[in-house]
Amino acid sequence: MNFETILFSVDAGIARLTLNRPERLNAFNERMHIEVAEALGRIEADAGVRVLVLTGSGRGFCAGQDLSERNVDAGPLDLGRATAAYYNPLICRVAALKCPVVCAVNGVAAGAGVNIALSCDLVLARQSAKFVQAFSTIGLIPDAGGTWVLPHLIGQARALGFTLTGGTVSAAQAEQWGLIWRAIEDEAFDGEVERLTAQLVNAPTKALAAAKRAIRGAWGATLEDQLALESRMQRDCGLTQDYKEGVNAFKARRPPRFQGR
Ligand code: T3D
Repeated sequence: MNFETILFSVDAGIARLTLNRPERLNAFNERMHIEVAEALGRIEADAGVRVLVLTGSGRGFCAGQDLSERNVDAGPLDLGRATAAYYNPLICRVAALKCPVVCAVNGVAAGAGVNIALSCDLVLARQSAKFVQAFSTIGLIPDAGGTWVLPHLIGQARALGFTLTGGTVSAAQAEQWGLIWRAIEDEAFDGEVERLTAQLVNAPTKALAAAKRAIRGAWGATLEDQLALESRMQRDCGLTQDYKEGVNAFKARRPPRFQGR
């Protein structure tokens, strides 16, 4: 498939997916959904991918659904079908990837663009970026997992305030609330994304994948369930080459050379 709406590459264990419709602040049209799904399929099928970096081109990260695709005067639209067909699988697939996913929020994120960012494991944002819960301003509810992730991350009061007012949150505020991992000075942003990516591509990928699965699953689990899950996962991690390497490197007082195996 020739990509028209995204840039996608895999090199030395690093997958890079850039939403690339800058003239529309990288809003999702149907073509972009199809291309992102294709890229995710390639990542899922490639055990050599050890980190995914998702970002946007131009001055925005993603403005959610491309509203120019929605001809609201032509008759009733079934948006439930659209979310079920595209946004829901996108969110589930990003969350389930067996490698860490870094979201580099390079500029404004709005509507589903916010919630796509929040489906990633580590969200870094430029200090000048902002997060806009645009749904209520056009008569919709947060989709793409927004009603689930927001109260979990920032609590009910902030989730409701952010959503019902269609509010805007700065990157600094988002970090302070725990909505994202870090807000970074604009000048340092690209370097910091690369530093984190380099760290993650050299990390023990299987342990990171297990950790993200355990932490993401914890919200619906009891302590007892979680302890049992940790035991099962730790047994698996203890059988990896990377665990052996980590312990040997510690004993030899040298940096570990993890292979993701
Ligand atoms: O339909 C379904 O499938 C249901 C699922 C819905 C999921 C959703 O995401 S619903 C929410 C959709 N998104 C929005 O409502 C956000 C709309 N955009 C904005 O509110 C603002 O553009 C921003 C706050 C994101 C940025 O504002 P600003 O002032 O920095 O930029 P701008 O001038 O508004 O936008 C720049 C251009 O991008 C502009 O085009 P132009 O005039 O230069 O030709 C604007 O029309 C275009 N653009 C921005 N967002 C969208 C968009 N075009 C289409 N769809 C957009 N969502």
